[in-house]
Amino acid sequence: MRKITLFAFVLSFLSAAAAVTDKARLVVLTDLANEPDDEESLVRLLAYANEFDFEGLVATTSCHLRENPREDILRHTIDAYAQVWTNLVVHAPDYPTPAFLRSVAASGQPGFGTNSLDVASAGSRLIVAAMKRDDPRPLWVSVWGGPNTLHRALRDCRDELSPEAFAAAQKKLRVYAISDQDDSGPAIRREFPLVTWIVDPSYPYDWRDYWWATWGGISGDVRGVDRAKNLPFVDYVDNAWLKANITDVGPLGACYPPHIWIMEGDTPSFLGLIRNGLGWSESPDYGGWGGRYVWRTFKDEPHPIWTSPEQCEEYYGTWRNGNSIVRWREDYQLDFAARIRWSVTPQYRDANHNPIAVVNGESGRAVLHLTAVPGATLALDASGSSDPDGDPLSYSWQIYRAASSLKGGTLKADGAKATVDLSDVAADGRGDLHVILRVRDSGTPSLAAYRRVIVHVS
Ligand SMILES: [Ca+2]
Ligand SMILES: [Ca+2]
Repeated sequence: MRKITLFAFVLSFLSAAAAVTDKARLVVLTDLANEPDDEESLVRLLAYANEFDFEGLVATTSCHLRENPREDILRHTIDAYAQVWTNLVVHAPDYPTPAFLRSVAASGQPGFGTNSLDVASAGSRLIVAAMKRDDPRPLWVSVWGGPNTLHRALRDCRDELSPEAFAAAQKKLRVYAISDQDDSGPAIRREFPLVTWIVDPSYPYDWRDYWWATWGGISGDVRGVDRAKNLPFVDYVDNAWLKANITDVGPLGACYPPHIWIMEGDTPSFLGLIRNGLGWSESPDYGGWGGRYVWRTFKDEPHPIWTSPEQCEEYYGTWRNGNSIVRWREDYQLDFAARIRWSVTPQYRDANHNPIAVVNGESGRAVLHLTAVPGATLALDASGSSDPDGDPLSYSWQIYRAASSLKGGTLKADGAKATVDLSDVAADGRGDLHVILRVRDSGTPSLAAYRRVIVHVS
């Protein structure tokens, strides 16, 4: 009964009519120019623009930029995207046109937090329009600064919609905030409890709460005490690697400045929505490039939210919430490097493209849900995987224990094939086992694709 309840909740998180393989509808709220890292995140976002249906790209304020949102930087970066768009569409045909991106670029509330809710802004009107749109998919709001523009939009929707329509519109919202960077996030969670949040709450005026937040895993170990531990691939988030692989590669890359603090602290708020086969958007407790979160009531929050688990994840002898992102770093950085190369490569054959992971004949990027009983053995076969460039492929399989609720279960892998053995699961054992296939090509840079298989044991 418990499993059925959880499974039903997963479906309702995604919304019944949406699939993990759909593009995400996305609003981005960015306090560009408070420090260079939002500009970095914006370059990555546009390099993946074909992954999203943008409903708004909105320059905002935050506790780090209390007034004057920098829409000019947003537009400058879209201009650079316009210079490379004809190359990008060679590699993936559905990159949105520069004209479309300009049509959804705007400024949000002009001042700080809840002090700046008096007048609607161009940004808040974009969010209102998106909330009113007849679209069954969730509406993701990726918050890189303060969310007061969303706060204003929610108040306008409350005034303009029937109570039933407003409730439905709130339930479609998925807000992923990079901590609380003004006072409006905590205020929205109290005023509009139907909105779903992914956030590690913080005192909204103090960056010292940031250290434990999951988003820090994007690159936080490049600094401080963790630097000495030399986690794998830490060099991939250093300015030297980023200059060679991103900044020096064409007009869009040139918009990517060196960081002062860490690389792209805000990027986890959209990174999990890239359709790489990990299926993160199906439920944040699966873990993936966006990090792993659990549904719980945190401290004095008024209701449950998706937030970091009480138990950190282990990675190479370190225990931090951010490890649920660090573990994917080699792949998300090489993937970004490949995307930036697309932007300067007019011929398809001259760039690398991701392999296609196929498990048991099931292609596509959806999560594979299997059911089994204790004692069973399941055969998994990825030999149908392929690569659009004809690259030879290598395979690795792992059980993602931190995301799994099942006690027991072992995995034996042999190249493209693997066997899940449930003989060590107790006869009354119940739960889910997350098995991750990673297919990697031999192109330059080497690119990965995943499939997640969830074995539901009952
Ligand atoms: Ca920011
Ligand atoms: Ca390839």
